[in-house]
Amino acid sequence: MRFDIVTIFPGMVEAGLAEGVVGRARGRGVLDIAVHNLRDFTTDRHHVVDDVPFGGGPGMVMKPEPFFAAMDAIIARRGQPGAVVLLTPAGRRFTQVEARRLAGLGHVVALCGRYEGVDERVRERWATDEVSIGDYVLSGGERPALVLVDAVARLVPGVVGDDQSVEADSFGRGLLDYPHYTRPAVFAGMAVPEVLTSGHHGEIRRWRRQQALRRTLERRPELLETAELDDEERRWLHEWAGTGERPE
Ligand code: 9WO
Repeated sequence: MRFDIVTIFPGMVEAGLAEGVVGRARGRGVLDIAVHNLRDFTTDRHHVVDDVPFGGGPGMVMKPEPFFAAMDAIIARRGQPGAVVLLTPAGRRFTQVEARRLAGLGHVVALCGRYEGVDERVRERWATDEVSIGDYVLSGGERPALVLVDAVARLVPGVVGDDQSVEADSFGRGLLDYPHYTRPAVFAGMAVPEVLTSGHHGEIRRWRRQQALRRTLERRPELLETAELDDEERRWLHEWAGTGERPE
């Protein structure tokens, strides 16, 4: 999987890619991620990337020319990308479904804005997708781009060591995760649920599926509308609704 990230803060982005699952996959060559300094695509002595807004108003706007030059260079050196994503609060919300779609494209370019915004012609010419990671305003698109790369990269075969853990992930089937425990079996007066230490693997699987389902029902009931449930799970939901039992 190939990513290109265009930013005026390449150090911030490189730092966010250096460690963990993504950093290791990059080291092994499973991920080919290039971080491009937007200032390298300026032609003036001072490497200026911003200018005053037409029409007036506060702050500065990112000039179009460096983004256009960066895109031309990326396409020349690394080929036509499957998507060019602009990270903006005005975009469509980024979800696991969107992550899967982008992972299937093989090559994604992320454009990171700063200041008050990016000249609209960058969006018009280059953006195939505008993506928001949530309803808040940040100082730039770099952190959202790192979020996108992390979520997409995890879906690429070989990035996460154990693909069973990708399968089992929260959102693998559109449900929240079950609770996790490790040793010691009693800590701070709190015991690990007995079923987990029982050695009954069938019961453990069943308990975890129930817990995932209960948590989803309690915390994010809207996810149940699109979750992939089997017949037994649908039956549990009906039972819990019928008895008025509250998931804890
Ligand atoms: C900011 C903005 C606010 C309201 C409606 C549309 C908007 N677009 C932008 C924008 O492109 N901002 C640039 C990147 C420049 C200013 C800082 N930027 C930014 C991106 N702040 N917050 C984000 C962001 C991106 C993705 N998901 C959440 C927030």
